[in-house]
Amino acid sequence: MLELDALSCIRIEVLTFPDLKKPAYLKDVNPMGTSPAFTSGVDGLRLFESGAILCHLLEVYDTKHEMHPAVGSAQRPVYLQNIFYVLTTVYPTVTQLFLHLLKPVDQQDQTFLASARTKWKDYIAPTLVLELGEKLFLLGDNLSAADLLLGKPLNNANDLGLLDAFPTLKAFFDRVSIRPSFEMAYSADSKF
Ligand SMILES: N[C@@H](CCC(=O)N[C@@H](CS)C(=O)NCC(=O)O)C(=O)O
Repeated sequence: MLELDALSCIRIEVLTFPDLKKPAYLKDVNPMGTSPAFTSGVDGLRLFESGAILCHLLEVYDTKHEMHPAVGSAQRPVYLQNIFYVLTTVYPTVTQLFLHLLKPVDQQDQTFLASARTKWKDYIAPTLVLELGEKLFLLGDNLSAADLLLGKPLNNANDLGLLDAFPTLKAFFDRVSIRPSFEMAYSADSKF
């Protein structure tokens, strides 16, 4: 929303993990007890999947298609692949690895760790490198919502040193992570 200069159209609430399990949140906002969640004060719409929230906000606020290609445009199919790939493959793999490594060493499952690392190193990272090619961003020289979406798992990957062997991804991550919107969403001292 910051990238679209439409931040004033929404209200962002920061919740703690315990907040996500409170009965009122489960009942009125998100029965899954997770974040993010979206509610509309206008028509009562509620959404609890991040991908659906992202697509909905883009459809409503990115009417000039600055951050997502229009239906029927040549870039649209690849854009769709990018956002589904990040949400269903890149993000789960990297985040599960990241969270697993937060456990004490004696509780870590080495088989799981080896498998997740192999999936990253042999498949996910090379695929992302291929997708990026010589481009600055996934769709070309202009930032899209897919890049910001990919920035989240790459942030975890970067913390784990998983970008070191992939300079293309590191350079891409550096381009995305200096955006004020990324800072706002993920920096440690961000109020969001
Ligand atoms: N598929 C959901 C996953 C949401 C999710 O698991 N969010 C995490 C934070 S990134 C969460 O709320 N974890 C707390 C919990 O599961 O208790 C989405 O993409 O929105």
